[in-house]
Amino acid sequence: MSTTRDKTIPKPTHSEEVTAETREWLESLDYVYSTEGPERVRDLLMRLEDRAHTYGIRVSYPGNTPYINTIPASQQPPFPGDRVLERRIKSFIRWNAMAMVVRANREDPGIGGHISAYASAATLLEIGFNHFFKGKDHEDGGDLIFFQGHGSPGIYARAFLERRLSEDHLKNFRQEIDKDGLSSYPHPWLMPEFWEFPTVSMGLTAISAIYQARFNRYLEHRGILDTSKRKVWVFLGDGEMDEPESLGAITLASRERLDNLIFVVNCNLQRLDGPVRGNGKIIQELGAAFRGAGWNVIKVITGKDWDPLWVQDDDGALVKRFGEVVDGQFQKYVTESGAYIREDFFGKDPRLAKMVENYSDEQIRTLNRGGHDSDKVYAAYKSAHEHKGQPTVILAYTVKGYGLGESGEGKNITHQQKKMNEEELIKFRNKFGIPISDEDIAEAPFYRPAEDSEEMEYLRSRRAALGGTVPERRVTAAPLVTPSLETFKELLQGSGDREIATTMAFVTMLATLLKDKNLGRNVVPIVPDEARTFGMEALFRQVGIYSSLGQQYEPVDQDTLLYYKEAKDGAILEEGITEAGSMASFISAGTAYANHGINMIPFYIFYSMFGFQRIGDSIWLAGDMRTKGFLLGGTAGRTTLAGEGLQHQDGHSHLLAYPIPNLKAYDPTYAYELAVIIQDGIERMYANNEQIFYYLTVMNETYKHPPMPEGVEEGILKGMYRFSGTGEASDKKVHLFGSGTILNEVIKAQSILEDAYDISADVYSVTSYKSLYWDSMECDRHNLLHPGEEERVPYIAQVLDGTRGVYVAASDYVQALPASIARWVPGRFDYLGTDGFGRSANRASLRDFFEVDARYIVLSSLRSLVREGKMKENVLKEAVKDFGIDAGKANPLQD
Ligand SMILES: Cc1ncc(C[n+]2csc(CCOP(=O)(O)OP(=O)(O)O)c2C)c(N)n1
Ligand SMILES: [Mg+2]
Repeated sequence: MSTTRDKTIPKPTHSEEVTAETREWLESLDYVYSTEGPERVRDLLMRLEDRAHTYGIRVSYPGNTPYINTIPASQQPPFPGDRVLERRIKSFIRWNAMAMVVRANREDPGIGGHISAYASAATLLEIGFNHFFKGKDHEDGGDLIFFQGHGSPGIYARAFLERRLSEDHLKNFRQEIDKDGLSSYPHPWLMPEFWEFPTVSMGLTAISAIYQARFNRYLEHRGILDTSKRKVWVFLGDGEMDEPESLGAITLASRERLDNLIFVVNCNLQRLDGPVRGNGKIIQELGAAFRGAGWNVIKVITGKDWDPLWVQDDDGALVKRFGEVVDGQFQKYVTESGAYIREDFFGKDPRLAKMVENYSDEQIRTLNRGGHDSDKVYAAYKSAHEHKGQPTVILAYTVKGYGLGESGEGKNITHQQKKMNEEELIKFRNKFGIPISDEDIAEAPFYRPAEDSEEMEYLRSRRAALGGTVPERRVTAAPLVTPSLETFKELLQGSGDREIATTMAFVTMLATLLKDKNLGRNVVPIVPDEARTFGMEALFRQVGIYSSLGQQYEPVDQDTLLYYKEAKDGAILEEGITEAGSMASFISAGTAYANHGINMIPFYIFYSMFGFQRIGDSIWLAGDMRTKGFLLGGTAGRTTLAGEGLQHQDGHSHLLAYPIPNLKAYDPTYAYELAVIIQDGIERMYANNEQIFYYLTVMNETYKHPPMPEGVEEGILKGMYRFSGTGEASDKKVHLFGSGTILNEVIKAQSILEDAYDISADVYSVTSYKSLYWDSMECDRHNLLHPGEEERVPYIAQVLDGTRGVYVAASDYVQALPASIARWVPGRFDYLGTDGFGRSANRASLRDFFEVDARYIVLSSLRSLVREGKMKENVLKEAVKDFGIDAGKANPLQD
């Protein structure tokens, strides 16, 4: 049978021996392919597989494709750019990226920076910059591009060519304090007009980008914004793919058919210490995982130098050899001579040895990898760009430290290389043709072609055609018309005789906001499968659960009022059980004001225990990214959530909220406090564009909520106000601080002190230890630096001004919270908290166990008065007895 098989498509084989019968089958397949095309081949293979199944033969799912380019040379589109100019531009960028790291470290040894990651990714990025990445002024809207964090020198070096950054900026890479330097990695906090996405915490990039791409769809499906032509590009390292978050959300992307999403994994086979998979093949491993998850996988393995060899690979010997050599050995080839590769790679099979018999050793040594070949990379990007119905991952094979020659290319130390001596600089210059003289080279000067040079004209014209330079962070969102506090009067009036929980108050508020005519459409409720836990199911029906597919089934509860309604324009992001994914959605929504030019208001409610301690790094990232919105830790507190026990009872999320500078944290007790905080937060973030975000805890314990007392708004927002008591000063006075549900215990303690001991006590509601702490630090700092000027008085000192006596705090959180403000409390200060592991019990038992109920608050108050000499010591023993406190009880700090 004669065939006209495309010779550039290698033919895979599974064994060395090809029998006559096998050859006949294969030739038939060749014939079908050449006469009827790939679809027919696919169809036949599937039929054969089905038939084999009827004999009970299980054809193992290969899970992967061979270790060759997905796009054969014959299917490569013509390259539309000017290869020569693009190479020159890329070379200048390579040089400057290297020089900025080398120079920064000469000036300040140990300042760090990375050369080899960008060196391996330069072609992958430059093809994007010259042909794909859309800037903010493009008619389709800008692409959202996540750049590999430690490749930042290359991004700065390009911005230098583009005249967005000056020579001084480059000189001051990683020197941001005394000089106008550049941040080490992408940090919108530090460079708010440049960087959009913080990416250097490995693992967070992939998951963030997936949810970003999905959020683009959400905006489109809800009719809020047309995002249909904006791609999300994501540059990742192969080592980074080991982070669970990197692969943890990939099925969401395929399930949602996110063809607006393109991952480019730079497979240089190395991470920081050494090979990613010395004894395996990372590209194959990732290829199988993504393919199994339903992604379009494009492998870019070999460059054009290999094309003539593939044409000769009639019986698949080369495919086979590529498949069997492990990554550690491929890395070795980078550092070896052509003679070694000839023997070790080609020499294992006479057919391969023959293929390269006329090649010089140098030709063999420099056979290029796909990720360094513009044509191959362009082909992959174009195919990914046009692909419909699936997200795409491009697995690009590169060399780590490409171009660094013997000083670093492919070496295990290359990740941390920061120095280049004169000889190495000369080699680098020569390889890439940088016009710097021998005289100057030792200085590693930056090089920028003249404004009117061919290179610059080309570079500018490409960026102009693509809608401007990238990356760029641009805040254009119009402020929202925010509701007044009056809008929430239901919450301000108190609950009367009704006992309600703060979660219920929050849901009432959210429902009101969702109906608001000015900003209802901008509200994005996010839940990780906990809506019912927080009593939010009424919202399912009110605003719908977002699904790109609408609802293609009859929900089981269809005939009920609150049925599970999924809709294409649904507002709720019901993410399923993924706090990390939900947080990524929160960030996408909370940064829409910058990335989409529209203010969206995310409310992400989650079990407080699975917030900060589980996804704390994402919350940190949110802060860096200037995310706006509300995080709500539900059923919070270590004694408020009764039966759930140790793994659920959160007594420390507020402590974990402390370090994030632009996060406001509140632990309110009453509905009116919640209303005041949220209303003000909306105004600050969405009317005044303050780039802050909020953490509020809400609880499921029900109690009566009083109406809002006069004039407490400022105190609620600043962290404390006097809730009850006369405010009269006396030496025997007790000042009780309470937060969250424990405020109720404090109020009980106040009565006991008055009724049983005739001690007057004032009760303060402390809504935010963090706010008090932060404000006090600010004042102290100011006073330290401005001696002789009028001192700033911390808010807590203002509130407690003129008070005397003792001070006792109790909350459902660890003692470190009240301890944090102790410096500014004007007298003896004691605190009670819930340090220790939780356990299952009812609330009363838990509060006894953690020693935070009214009795302990009274006992602690009495002890303070005794210590201050205001009471006799025997009162304490009696109180312990009267209260029935067992001193031998379990110790929450130990047990
Ligand atoms: C969560 C996290 N852990 C560790 C690091 C430190 N780190 C920075 S780059 C790097 C190696 C990256 O290897 P790879 O992803 O393969 O990127 P390459 O430099 O090879 O392109 C490591 C361990 C980090 N930035 N984030
Ligand atoms: Mg790597």
